[in-house]
Amino acid sequence: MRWIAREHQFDFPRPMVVMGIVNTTPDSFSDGGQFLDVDAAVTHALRLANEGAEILDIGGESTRPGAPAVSEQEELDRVIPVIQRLAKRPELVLSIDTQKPSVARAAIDAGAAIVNDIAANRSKPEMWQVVAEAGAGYVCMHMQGTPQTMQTKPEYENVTDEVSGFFEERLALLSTHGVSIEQVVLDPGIGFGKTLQHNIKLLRDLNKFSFVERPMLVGASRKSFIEKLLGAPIHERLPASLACAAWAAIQGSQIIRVHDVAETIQAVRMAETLAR
Ligand code: 9MG
Repeated sequence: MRWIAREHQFDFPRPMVVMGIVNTTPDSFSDGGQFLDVDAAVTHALRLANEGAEILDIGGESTRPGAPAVSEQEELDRVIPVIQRLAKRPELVLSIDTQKPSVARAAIDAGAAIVNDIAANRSKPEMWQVVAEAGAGYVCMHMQGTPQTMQTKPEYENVTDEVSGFFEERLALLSTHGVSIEQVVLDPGIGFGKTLQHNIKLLRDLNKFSFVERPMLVGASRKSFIEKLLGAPIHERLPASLACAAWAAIQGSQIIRVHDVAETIQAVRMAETLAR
């Protein structure tokens, strides 16, 4: 299975790819404004790359439940200078975490190779046109509702079946909009319009998504369902985040999106070795 993101290529099976999170948002749910200026964000990103992150996911709009939407200009002002600086290092694979086609286009022009789209349930195709034209990698994530509404009352008859159906339907739709299947990875969207039980079921069922024959990206790092299950506040969620990453590796998921890169690499490499 191959994932193509502009000039970059990932061939699976191979060791799990770790995507490091670089938040440039002042209200980010876990960084809390720590990486507000460009220098600090770039330094943080380079540290994650040194620790072994193969992809850096740069975001300028918080996706925490209930987080306010930000304007296009504000998002551009946050992410583009960071991407421009990191793009001077061609070995880095840069991903833009955005729901806005205009931001995705500007980020690609600045050097991003991947669009991480938490709003892949969109009704307008503009984002897919941007991705198709650039030959960018595309993370197609499932979300019920929007970050503003998603945790109001998430409901599913069977969350795994609904997410599977979403993946099949989106892959067909993406292809009609010129996005090649090799550009796409799929993501069940842990925490996006899901209760604790939905999140646990999706994680338990990760290997059931292998039928779509596309790489699977999982993001569970420091998420609030960990607190709901275990009572752990935000800065005490590393052990449970590592357990989720190791589990995802054992279940055959290919990419893990995390804050704590060095620790995650150690956990998933051990899990992969034991599962072999
Ligand atoms: C931006 N963002 C926050 N959580 C995420 C997740 O689980 N997956 C992806 N693709 N993006 C996420």
